Amino acid sequence: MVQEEIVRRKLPQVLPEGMTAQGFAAWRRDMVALYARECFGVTPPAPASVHAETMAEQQDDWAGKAAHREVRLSFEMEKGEFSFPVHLVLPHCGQPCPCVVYISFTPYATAGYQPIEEIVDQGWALAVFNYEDVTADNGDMGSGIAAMVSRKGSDSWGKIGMWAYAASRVLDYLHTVPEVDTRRVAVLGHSRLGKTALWAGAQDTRFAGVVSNDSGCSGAAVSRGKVGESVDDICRVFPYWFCENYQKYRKNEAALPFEQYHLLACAAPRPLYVASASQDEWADPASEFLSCCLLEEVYGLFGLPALGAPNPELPAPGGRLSMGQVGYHLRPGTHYLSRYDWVRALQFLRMRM
Ligand code: GTR
Repeated sequence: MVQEEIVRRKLPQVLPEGMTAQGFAAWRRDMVALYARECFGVTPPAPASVHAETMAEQQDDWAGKAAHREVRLSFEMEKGEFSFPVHLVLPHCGQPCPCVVYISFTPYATAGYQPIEEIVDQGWALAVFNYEDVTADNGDMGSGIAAMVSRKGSDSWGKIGMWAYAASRVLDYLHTVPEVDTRRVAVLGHSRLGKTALWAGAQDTRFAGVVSNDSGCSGAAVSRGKVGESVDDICRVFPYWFCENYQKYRKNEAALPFEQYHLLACAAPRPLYVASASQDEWADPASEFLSCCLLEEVYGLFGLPALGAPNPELPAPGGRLSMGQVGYHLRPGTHYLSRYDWVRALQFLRMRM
């Protein structure tokens, strides 16, 4: 199935000939620079420091299983100081815990997409921020963090880049939290924020694991030959998620200087989990899965299996591939970040991080 798809969709090579594990870090940096220039826009430098002010703290939340701390992070940017709130859930597990940075659609209080008890019960800490506290999900480049950096040209960052930048600032802060095992912090997002999680994980190798849920077009799904949403659709409806250069590829996927498995490859050799939903035709599960299938040679550089299946086929709804360093599942149902997705993704990462 994979070989046929490579031919049918005219897919570019995954890695250049002769790539080695030693050469991979430089390749990854070049790929990140290419994605910055042609897709997400250029990310400003990290601030020298991030200041955290605790706004509220509750020692025994969630049936007494975890502490809940609300902090406000602030840091200097080109045009002044920027700050946003983050909620931390810290299980009482007597030792530093692995943690997931969750880029959320909602403030902490509306917990629809975040089954906190299940997460805590698996021994994970959680750091949540609401993406619109960073910048509004619209074309207003004067909103939030967007106003803190001058826009210089066709590679000026889009909103996905801004949300990803905020995820890295949360990670800066977590490096000062003794309850968190900073070698084991993953980043997770759903849909547009799944694309964001992939971009955050590609740029910031301090993230020890990456989870993309239903990220679809310009996320995990191969663009060439994709069904459902296309580069043209996404650039028409959400041009501000990307830099201006990405518009060049509308109805012109063949000209893209990368494919989405290159974005996923930037996570290697770290564990990567890609989740799809069977009725999420707009995201196109088969194209999300195909990206995962093409990572074998990338993880192979490090002696690791990616999916690790000899002739991978898209699993039936409810099915999962989780033998290697890349995990994939097809949840029955529609576009959503469900408990099913969280529990499986975190189980997968827990054994590898
Ligand atoms: C859709 C968009 C998708 C996906 C989704 C979401 O409207 O076309 O790319 O990101 O939004 O974020 O919920």
